[in-house]
Amino acid sequence: MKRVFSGIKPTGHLTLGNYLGAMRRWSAVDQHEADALFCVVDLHALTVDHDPGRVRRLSRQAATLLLATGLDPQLCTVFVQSHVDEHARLSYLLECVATDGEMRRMIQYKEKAAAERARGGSVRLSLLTYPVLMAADILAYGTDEVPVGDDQTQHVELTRDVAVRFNQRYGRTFVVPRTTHPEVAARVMNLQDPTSKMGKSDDVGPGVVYLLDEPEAVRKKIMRAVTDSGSEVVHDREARPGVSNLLEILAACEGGNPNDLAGVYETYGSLKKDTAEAVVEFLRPVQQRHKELCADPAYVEGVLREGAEKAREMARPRVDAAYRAIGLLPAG
Ligand code: AQP
Repeated sequence: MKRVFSGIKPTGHLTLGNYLGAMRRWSAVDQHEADALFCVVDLHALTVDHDPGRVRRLSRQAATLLLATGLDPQLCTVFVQSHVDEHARLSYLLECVATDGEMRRMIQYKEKAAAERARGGSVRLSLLTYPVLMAADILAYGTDEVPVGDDQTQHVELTRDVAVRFNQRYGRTFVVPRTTHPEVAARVMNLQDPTSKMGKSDDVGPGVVYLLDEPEAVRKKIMRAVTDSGSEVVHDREARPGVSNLLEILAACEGGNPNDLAGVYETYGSLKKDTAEAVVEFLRPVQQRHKELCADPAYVEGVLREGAEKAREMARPRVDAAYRAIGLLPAG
């Protein structure tokens, strides 16, 4: 059975982009078809200015939402990255295989470092090196497939390069993973700036739909979405990014194809109205389940504890093998 691994960063409240681009497939497909692990990658949240209490709260919330979207601990492994030491253990080894040039070419590093500098802050070294930690997250489990949104493609490519290089230098140790993306909504765009990704740490709050937004807030954000000049409803990401984003969100929530849906609408207003209702209905069961799970924190803690135990057992042999292969003396 193939092995699948993916994760979510507790840097903000989870968004519709996270759900449509990644999490949805984890519960609908991956947990049924693969030996799958899903992780709250909390160490990644420490790469930018952070508040410790907020990271803890968001980690708990992210784990609860993963379960609320339908991840079933009987079918897959759900855990928190920092509970499994193997990730950090392997990361250092991979830092000895990846290069400084590779790290500096990462688009997310360039963008986030530039934003940090513009704010007058200093850039944490971990912002530069975290793609290697992500490679360790993936490679520790012998992962075949990494289901992610479009923005993570470059990081998975780096993971492949590092795995191939390690295997060539030190002997075959790692599986070389491949990326999978959803057919629609692999990159959900910000409703107020449809040329930028809808991100959970965006400053432009009205352009971001959060999974726990009240229905009225969802409606308001979608009805106020920036659309394009012109009035014809067409799916063309380059020329009509705003309308195309709405068509993709609608298609992802209701099923169907954005090109076909474009033919159904004559006005932006009617498209927005239907998209808003589709998103509200799409989020309703997740919000309901989240509420139930919040009332039972011991259950969520138990899932994470057992998940970490299982993950540790799965990761340790391969990480130990990597330590031996690279030339480190076994502890005995
Ligand atoms: N807008 C999006 N559309 C489609 N997929 C998306 N993903 C994120 N945003 C979108 C996918 O969700 C998974 C988890 O993402 P993450 O937690 O690693 O990163 P993030 O949500 O992009 O959060 P950041 O980096 O902390 O903040 P922002 O977004 O503000 O830069 C991934 O599979 C990702 O592709």
